[in-house]
Amino acid sequence: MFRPSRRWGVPLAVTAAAVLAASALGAPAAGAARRHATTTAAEGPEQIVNGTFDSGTDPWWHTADLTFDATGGRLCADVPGGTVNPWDAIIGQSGIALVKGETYAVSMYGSADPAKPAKVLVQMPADPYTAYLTATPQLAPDGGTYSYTFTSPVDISDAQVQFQLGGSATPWRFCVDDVSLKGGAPPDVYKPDTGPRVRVNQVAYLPKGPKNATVVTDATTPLAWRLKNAGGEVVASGETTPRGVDASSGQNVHSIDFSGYTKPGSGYTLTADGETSRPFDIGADAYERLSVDALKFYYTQRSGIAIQDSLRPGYGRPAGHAGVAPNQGDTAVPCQPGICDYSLDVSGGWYDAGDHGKYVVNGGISVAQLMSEFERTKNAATAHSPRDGALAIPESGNGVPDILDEARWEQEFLLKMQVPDGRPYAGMAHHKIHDQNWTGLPLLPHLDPQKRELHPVSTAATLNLAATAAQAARLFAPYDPAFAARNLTAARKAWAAAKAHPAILASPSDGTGGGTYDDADVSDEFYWAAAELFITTGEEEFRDQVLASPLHTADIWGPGGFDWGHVAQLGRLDLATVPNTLPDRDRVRRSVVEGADRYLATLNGHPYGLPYDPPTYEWGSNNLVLNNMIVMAAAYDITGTREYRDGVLQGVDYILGRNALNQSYVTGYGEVASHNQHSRLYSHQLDASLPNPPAGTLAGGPNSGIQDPTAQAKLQGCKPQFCYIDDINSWSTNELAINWNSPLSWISAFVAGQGDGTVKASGGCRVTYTTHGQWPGGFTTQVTVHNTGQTAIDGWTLKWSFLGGQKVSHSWSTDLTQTGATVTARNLPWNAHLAPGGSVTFGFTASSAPGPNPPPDLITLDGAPCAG
Ligand code: 9MR
Repeated sequence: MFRPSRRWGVPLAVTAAAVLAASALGAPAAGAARRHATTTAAEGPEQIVNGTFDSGTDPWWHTADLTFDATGGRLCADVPGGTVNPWDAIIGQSGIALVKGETYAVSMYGSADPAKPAKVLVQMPADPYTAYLTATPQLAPDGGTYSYTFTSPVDISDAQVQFQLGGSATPWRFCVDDVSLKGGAPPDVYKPDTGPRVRVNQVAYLPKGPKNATVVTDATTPLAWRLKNAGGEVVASGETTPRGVDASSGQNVHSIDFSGYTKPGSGYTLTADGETSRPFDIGADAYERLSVDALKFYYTQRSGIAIQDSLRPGYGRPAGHAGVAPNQGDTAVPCQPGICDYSLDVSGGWYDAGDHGKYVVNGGISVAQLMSEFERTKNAATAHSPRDGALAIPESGNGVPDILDEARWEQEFLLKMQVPDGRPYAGMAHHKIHDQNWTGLPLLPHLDPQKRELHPVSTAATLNLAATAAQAARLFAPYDPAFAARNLTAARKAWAAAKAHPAILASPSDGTGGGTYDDADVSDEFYWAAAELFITTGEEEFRDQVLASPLHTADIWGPGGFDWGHVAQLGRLDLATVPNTLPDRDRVRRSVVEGADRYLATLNGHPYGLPYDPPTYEWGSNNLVLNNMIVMAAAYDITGTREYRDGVLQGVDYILGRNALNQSYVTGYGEVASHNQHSRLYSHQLDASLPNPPAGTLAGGPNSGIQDPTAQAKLQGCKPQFCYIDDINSWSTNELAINWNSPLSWISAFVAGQGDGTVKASGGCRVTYTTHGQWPGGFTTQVTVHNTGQTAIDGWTLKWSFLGGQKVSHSWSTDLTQTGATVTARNLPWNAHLAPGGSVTFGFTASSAPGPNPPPDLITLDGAPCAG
């Protein structure tokens, strides 16, 4: 499968200028070029991958101005006319290793229709782009074979072969086949260092949580395992369970369950089949830290503001794209030519990923997941989010939870992307804003020389804005009513504009200088936006839109999980977990549990214990794994059933080291962890004066598509779990992104909320809620809490959520507080004791909004769900 080559990282003009400069300076002699030459070059090993085009076009890349295909068993390209320089249109292959002093034989078949000269180069991939071979065959329509030799003046591991095809006034067709570059040493076969064959969560297992590991072995019968503490003492032992050959890794594996051991400590190891795992902790502390770090990631991704070194030692930098030279962005950004005739101030927001682009669709899911992490603290029994101030951001201490401050940084940007009143498409959102051309690495944002452009509006972006602005409206209301109101207005406007323009789709070919984020189906964006608008406003129009969407009842829990392009799940999850009066809410809640059942079954069947098992892994697979974990976490919040919670914890094990590569995908977490993620900011691998990504940064993870040249050179034929390399150049397997850290943040907060892993017994209580009197605008209710468990309760906290905007005005026999929809009722000293079988009664009066006065939901006693 071909995907446009997006980021081979070198500005074209620079490449070409440097090549010319190198020749002018008498760069190392290019080999003699002759047609049908008989070569004396050593018959060495082949260095070109897929030179016969028998397996498609990978790993060949091309410049964005041409297209190529290999359908006829050759690689053919339509080369545009009207270009000036040879380097204006290029087809190439990267990652070629040359050995100093070795002579190489290059050969190829080539044709041009009509006849044209082409340039064949073997050269350095970056400045100064020295060419070791330069040849200019005169290609003809009937084709011919061309051979050259050259001697490499250097040792280099990442030379490129390029066919430079630009410079023709008129279009023409170029075909090439049987490309060969022979000589030198055999190409390195990349073998990742996967360390010991016993695979564990390298960070920590919760003391009272599940503890599982995987052993790679040839054995087919059970093996003995031993758990040792830091002192080397055996503290537990048992037998492995043979699991057969795992399709995602191609390995024969066994699994180990050592959940029975619960003593906290650090430096534990697990031994089986003569191999000892990397060390790990049993404890809960790491998750508190991770939940903070995963969120701190966003501050250093901020655009339009200087990053203070005092807040992030080692990561301080000037503001990027703040309306100053060299790019003058993003305070007055014009559209691409012909798209609009105005400029917008779209400064702020987060850089999407390793690039400097800002995309509304991806910003949408990211900010939504941060807001949902916060919203969960209102509704879930094991709610948790980093404490206020923990993120060390400029806004810390302003009285607003840090997580909302960080979310607002992006939400403000999304609002700026909305087309102002009086302009064509008013109310719609521009799909994205980014550089006119791809830039290379490293590149700090304030040094980006590229022009910035607004791209066309899209229905998907508009609905992302509607959904996030509706959610922001309800969450910011207690802190900043004006900002909340601004969001609600924007959300309504965006919704109306999307209804008026329901099918303006982002172009899949608008991928020069930034990602496309194209999406041919926006029915899920409509559903998500309607759901958020309904939860916030309770209005009939949005309720009807939710109920009418086929996605409301569709099975949306597919094996691939959900992401920026599949957002019905965001709507469904919020309808299930955030208080609302949807008539079929019980069914919605059950459907989330059904989805979780499916992911749990996948996980239980998987010897590496992850809730994701498609035959090939998608781009950013780690975010898909984490999003499937969110579905299980929501099911735990809904049911209080331990298995779902334990499923989430097992998924975390995969992300943090229990995987085929035996590494953690989170920087700074685990003995061996990703730290060279593709990023223009944190390019330590390329420039030692720059930092690695900050602790808590998730790598995209294994991607069977291996679309970048580095992955293609090293990972051809990889089994899914092996389609990953911690190299900064591997943008298709090892990027960082705002929508990948958002589920990491959500899940790490969930895990931090589990404390030491003890599950509060559910079913130990029952609540009767009896409304004795009701009058216009108010009612009075008595609540009785029954202890149906076997043990006495001394001191109790009952929580519930109102569904209809009710507000308690007065209470008795309890210490009662209300925040938003959430009510917390605590015992008084005299009614703290609840004997088994006993009960306690308290009461309150409350005001009710117009409309129904539904009974409360999400009732918990001391953090455990309680039957109503
Ligand atoms: O996350 C995106 C993934 O789902 C797509 O398959 C891929 C190719 O279109 O693009 C990914 O998003 C990238 C975006 O286009 C540009 N910024 C970096 C993003 C992460 O790689």
